[in-house]
Amino acid sequence: MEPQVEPLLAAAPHRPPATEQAKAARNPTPFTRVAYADVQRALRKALRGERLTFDDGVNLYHAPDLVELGAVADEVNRSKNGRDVYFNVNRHINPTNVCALSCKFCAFSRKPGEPGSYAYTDDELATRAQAAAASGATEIHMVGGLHPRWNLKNYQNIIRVVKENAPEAHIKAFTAVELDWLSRRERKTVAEILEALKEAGLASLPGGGAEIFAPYVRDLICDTKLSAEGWIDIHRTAHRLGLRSNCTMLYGHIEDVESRVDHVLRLRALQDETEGFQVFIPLAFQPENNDLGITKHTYGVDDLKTIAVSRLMLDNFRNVKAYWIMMGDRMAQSALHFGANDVDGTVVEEKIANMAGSRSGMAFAKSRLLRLIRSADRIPVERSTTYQPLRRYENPQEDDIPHDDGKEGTP
Ligand code: V47
Ligand code: SF4
Repeated sequence: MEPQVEPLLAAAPHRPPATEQAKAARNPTPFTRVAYADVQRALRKALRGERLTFDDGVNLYHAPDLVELGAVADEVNRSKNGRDVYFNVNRHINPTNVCALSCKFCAFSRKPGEPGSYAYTDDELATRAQAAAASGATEIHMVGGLHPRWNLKNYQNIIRVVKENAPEAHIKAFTAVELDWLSRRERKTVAEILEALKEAGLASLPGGGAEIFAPYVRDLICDTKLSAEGWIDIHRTAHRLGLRSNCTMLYGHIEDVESRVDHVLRLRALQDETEGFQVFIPLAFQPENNDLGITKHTYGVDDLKTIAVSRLMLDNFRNVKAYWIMMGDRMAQSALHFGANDVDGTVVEEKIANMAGSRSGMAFAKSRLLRLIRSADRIPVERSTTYQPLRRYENPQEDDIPHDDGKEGTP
């Protein structure tokens, strides 16, 4: 396809030279100045479908023209996905917030017996699974803390109870961090653990626990957590066993641009090897109740740059998700013009971001997701967890779902 933004890029060198003041305004600290020619070179490579390097990624994060960066990321996304934007009808269940680790960014976890700690009983799991089934959820997303007393049988039981009460739903559950914990507790390989969970009904893995891979950041934010290599290896094992998985990057805390680029390059390398990742999801840091001293939410420009640069670096990924819970619905919608093609789902009961000060609420009615996508001039497509299109909502007149009242609601 002839890239639509070529004239825009071609015109760029002929701009009137910026005054010193205007240059500074385009490149506020902490962003470093980079040669605009290098940014342009990276953008042109992306439009030609050439693979971008680490330096290209860093330069793109410093691109002085956000709109131009977004236009190229949008072009690349549209060459893969057209105007279709995915959403799904899902429900999150966090079986426990009791956790043996103390990651410094985490507002969700509690120590055993600490006020606010919980571990769902079978009945509590069943009620949530039944509600998910009744709402037409096609996916149940489950992640939780590393409960010091839970073993493989507990995890199998969680899946069994949920499956019994929501037999049609796809179970996407347990991060690489939980799987590593379980394999060490049980003295079994991760492959053995995954086989056992698969037999119980596990169908794919969520992308959590990746955080930032670069050791100089990881050691500061979650030093006792599974290493980058360990995380990658567990996803490699899952892919080998036929399980698809997602991947994430936690940004907007103490990491730098270099560590973000390093992170996506490690994911790109595994994707080259296995093609097992379904989607990349940047997670904007929610800043309440952490031990990092971070108190500020990310700004919109950074959110959009992160989506756009990720889309351009991850040339072997079809899907990039603008997760509305972390980005907020307005930024998630804007991200659909910066390279994202998915907004996640109805969610219903989200604890991880909400305990950390997320301003997005916990649930979105399906009608609201349709409105969000349509008013970005894109076509909503309901998908399964594995990105099979279930229904394309091309014509608003044909919608047969109840309209919400604009507030948070059940799907
Ligand atoms: O690994 C923890 C992140 C992740 C905070 O696979 C935080 O489809 C922001 O991975 N601010 C778990 N993020 C959630 C996750 C996820 C979510 C939605 C969809 C999928 C998917 C995966 O949440 C953790 C960590 O990176 N997290 N604390 C926080 N304060
Ligand atoms: Fe535990 Fe996960 Fe929170 Fe770390 S991020 S403390 S592993 S729940």
